[in-house]
Amino acid sequence: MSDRNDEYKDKATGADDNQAIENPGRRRFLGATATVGALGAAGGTGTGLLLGSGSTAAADDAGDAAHVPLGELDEYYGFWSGGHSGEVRVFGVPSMRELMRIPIFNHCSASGWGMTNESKRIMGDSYRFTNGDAHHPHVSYTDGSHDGRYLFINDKSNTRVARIRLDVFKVDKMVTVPNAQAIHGLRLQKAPRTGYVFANAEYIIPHPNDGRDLDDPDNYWTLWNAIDGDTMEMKWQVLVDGNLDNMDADYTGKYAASTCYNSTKAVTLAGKMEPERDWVVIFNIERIEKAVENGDYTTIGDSDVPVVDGRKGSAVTRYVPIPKNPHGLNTSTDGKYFIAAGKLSPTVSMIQIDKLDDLFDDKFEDEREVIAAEPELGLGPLHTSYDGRGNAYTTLFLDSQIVKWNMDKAVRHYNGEDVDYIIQKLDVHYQPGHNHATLSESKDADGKWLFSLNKFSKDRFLPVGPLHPENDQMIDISGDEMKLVHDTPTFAEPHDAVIVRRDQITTKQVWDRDDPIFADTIAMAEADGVDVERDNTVIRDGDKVRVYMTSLAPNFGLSEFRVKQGDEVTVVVTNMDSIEDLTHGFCVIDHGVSMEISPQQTSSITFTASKAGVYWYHCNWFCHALHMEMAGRMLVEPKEA
Ligand code: K7E
Ligand code: CUA
Repeated sequence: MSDRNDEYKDKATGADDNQAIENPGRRRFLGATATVGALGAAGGTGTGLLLGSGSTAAADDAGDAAHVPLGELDEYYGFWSGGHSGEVRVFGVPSMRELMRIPIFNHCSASGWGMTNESKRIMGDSYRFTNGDAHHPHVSYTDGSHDGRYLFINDKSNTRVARIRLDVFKVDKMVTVPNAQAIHGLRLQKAPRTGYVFANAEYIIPHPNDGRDLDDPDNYWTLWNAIDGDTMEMKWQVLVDGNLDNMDADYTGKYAASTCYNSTKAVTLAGKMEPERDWVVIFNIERIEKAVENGDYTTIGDSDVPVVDGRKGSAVTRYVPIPKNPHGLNTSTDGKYFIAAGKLSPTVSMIQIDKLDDLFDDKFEDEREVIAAEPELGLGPLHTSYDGRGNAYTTLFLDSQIVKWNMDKAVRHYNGEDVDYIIQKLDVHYQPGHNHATLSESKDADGKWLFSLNKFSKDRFLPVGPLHPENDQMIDISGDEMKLVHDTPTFAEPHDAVIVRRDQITTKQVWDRDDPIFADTIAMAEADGVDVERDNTVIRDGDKVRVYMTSLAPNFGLSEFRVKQGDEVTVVVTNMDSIEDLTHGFCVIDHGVSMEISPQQTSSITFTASKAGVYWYHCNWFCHALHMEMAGRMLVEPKEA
């Protein structure tokens, strides 16, 4: 394609041999299959290997830096999305110790998420779904820095957005986005604060989607959505052309941008790959707010959320053509650029944010005048991260590499200067999607550690059958050269991560008794005349029975309770232990009932006592030397004949 890539090929003499030793056939195999369709666009660009390629041997001293001695704490919290496992995992960085799993869109056998009444209230109707697909976790901001209040995340599979409270590491709100299908890209307003949670709906559908226009894709559209991060209520939606993929917001609060593929609204794979250019859609947030304020919107079906028309030609959006089926979009941490990865083009497109005022004022002949540079990086660029020192790191899915490049030099090269913007290419194992550096979604990017979230691990770990773990590789980026230091196998399927300093998060070690997550349960008890901190009692209300008990290691407040066959039983347990780490559980044998009750927490769960007999309940979080003995009997009287 270009001289540049021929140059790489020359420098990479012998690279194929190296790969063959380390990775017999794998790169070639994936290259051959995954490039179907892409090679046409890439025009046979070389793999572009440079110095440092596959430099695992140089990793030793960096490996020491990653070692966190026993009993010492990590410097960062890393929040890893769990993909179609539906959860979030919390890692200590750099040790990569897994600290916690937060169930979100999935159900959790250990904590009772999806089974307890508290979690069902938060999930709403959607608790019936036991699956989710969590891609993009993001920590709330004040003035472009993470403020540690919340983590927000999308659910692609059931069109939801959830909020996790970072004082307790539990979900406290969830919203299903109306008129939309598949929330994919999700980012937050960075300034002045979060503020808006922006969420891309990916798939185009008829509006309303009630059976009309089934065979008329010309009438399918998708929506860009804004949710109020404080209340988690829908604020407004913007109708757009094409499929929205990934997005990001700027550091001023004025603009957001989304990659948009399928600009021809095709419904087949071949059709979606046809256009040589798709778009980055730029959203003018002020103008959208104005339109809503002025009543310049419609609503769809029985939803009352304002829908502003942002299709091509509207005042609230601009469509900047870029090559080709673009995917990731990441704002550079200096606030200068939206950088969109070409996926089927070997380029990334740098959109200069300080030109967007002029773009919206129609000062340019051609929307592409906002492109500051379009550096060619290698095959299959997907996502970009930053070190805060002017360098960007882009994953190359097809090349199985991370490319480190300099943004300023890329711009100078685009403007005709003879300067090399590529700094290093590093082999990763294998096929990276997102990458993510410490603090790299905030203006505080510190350029210490970079993670490459690789979709394939192939031969890096003990074999565990046909389903392989993914491989999240840690790279030291503190020096001039990237050094691979650690492999972390992960289960399905971290797409993205966000890494913040530990001092940016403050947690509670014991619940506050007046926590809103269980306030409705306390209100129910009060209506029953029950003080959950003191009373151990059974309230009958027709064929509904409410059982209130305390727990104090190693005792439940009730060692038995009596119900009738067929009763709907609600058990409310309040953990009166107030010592850190003294969690109890409540599990009824053979009833599918299990939940966590952490110190000073109230939890409740509802089930049907469908069979007569004796059923033991017990504590299933290890709490005491007499934990095994912490049990009681549910006595179910047979139905009268
Ligand atoms: Cu690239 Cu859903 Cu962020 Cu996956 S998306 S990789
Ligand atoms: Cu209480 Cu185990």
